[in-house]
Amino acid sequence: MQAIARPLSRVAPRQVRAAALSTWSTVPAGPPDPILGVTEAFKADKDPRKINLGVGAYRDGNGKPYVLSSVKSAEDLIALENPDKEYLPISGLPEFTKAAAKLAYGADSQPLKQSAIAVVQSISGTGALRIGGAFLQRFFPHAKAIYIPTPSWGNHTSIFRDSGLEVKQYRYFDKKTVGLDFEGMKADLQSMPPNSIVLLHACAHNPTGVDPTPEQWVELSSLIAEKSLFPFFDMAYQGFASGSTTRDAFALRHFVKEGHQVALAQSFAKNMGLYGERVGAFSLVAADEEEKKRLESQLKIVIRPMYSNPPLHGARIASTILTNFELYSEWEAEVKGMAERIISMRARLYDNLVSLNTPGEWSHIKSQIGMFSFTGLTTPQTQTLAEKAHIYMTADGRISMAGLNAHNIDYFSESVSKAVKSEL
Ligand code: KET
Repeated sequence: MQAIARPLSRVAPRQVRAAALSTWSTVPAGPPDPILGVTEAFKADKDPRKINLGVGAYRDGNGKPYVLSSVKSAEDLIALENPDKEYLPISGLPEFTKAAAKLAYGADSQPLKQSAIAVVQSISGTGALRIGGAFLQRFFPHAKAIYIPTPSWGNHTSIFRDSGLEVKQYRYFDKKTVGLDFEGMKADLQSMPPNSIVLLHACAHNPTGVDPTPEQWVELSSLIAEKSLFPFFDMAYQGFASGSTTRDAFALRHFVKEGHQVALAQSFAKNMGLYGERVGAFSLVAADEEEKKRLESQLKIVIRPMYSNPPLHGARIASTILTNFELYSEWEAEVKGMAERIISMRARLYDNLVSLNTPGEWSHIKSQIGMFSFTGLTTPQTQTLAEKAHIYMTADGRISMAGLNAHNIDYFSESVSKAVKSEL
């Protein structure tokens, strides 16, 4: 009581001043990340039925994170060698970057054979895009505008904007057909100023799951050449689209064969399940070996002040798998297995929704490619599903198919069906 009765003048000034003068008092709270924020909400939910279909991270048939057996074997092999923990070079583990480029471009790629691919290790796919953004901002000799598809992975805009590029959009997804707006996309490419940068999802487009066909890629390659546009491929899902790393590299390899000097961001998060190890690569097709060396020297100058040099362990795992014949075959089979489990979940979800007489057309669930399905659920429906059924997905109605399994798919289908019928 006595403390409260104390005259304000004796205690207050110090406290008031401290509160008012905090250096950070004007920093507003930011919104949660549209994708990773979903995981936070999921973790806070205590209901045993809860399902997280937010982030694109593979789960096994029991809903558990999946460590590939090829990865475990690679780690065993690495442990046997008892390697040191020294710094990597700025551009990363040489065996890894070499093997990563071979996986993406193909062993018989001309620029690869001519030592004309500049490649550096990156902090997974995000880091590769960020290095690419920073490099283009510094050295792309034209207006620094990058066009991304509508819609695209949410982080693309932030990555390229923070790299100092101007971010614009091109038409990609047709809500009416729930497919590719190929005519709209071509018209937008036609009207871009020459020497604009075009971001292309190499396969398994995120979030729509809609990819151009090989024939459409061929047409896009010609159009992009004709209009002197610069293609920047984001390949975060090689192997996840079709189950074959070769088939999923079709677009990239075709563009390179046609003479495009592409930029490429690669991630091993999904196809090797190395999410938290942060393994990726950024590469540029150069005219020849001398140019490649110049590009690599500048990429190192971009990287050194950002994070000095990349992490070691994941790159060792990936390079061990990519350069060991047996592990490579085992890994290829595992990638195929992951893709097939996702495809089987698509079929089951479609059948369930149809047999529950869910209003609407659901065939896109089966035709979409890769890790995600762009369900068409509205933002209010996604909110209802989170609040009433403990099912979490991004607000645009994207679901990570890998979060579904034999144990939760019926509950999920029933909940979606009810949400669409406004019965939840
Ligand atoms: N590109 C695309 C298209 C992409 O979907 C992701 C990740 C990345 C790059 C980068 O992944 P990294 O882990 O940095 O190699 N997408 C999933 C995870 C995330 O948002 O961070 C997702 O969309 O859920």
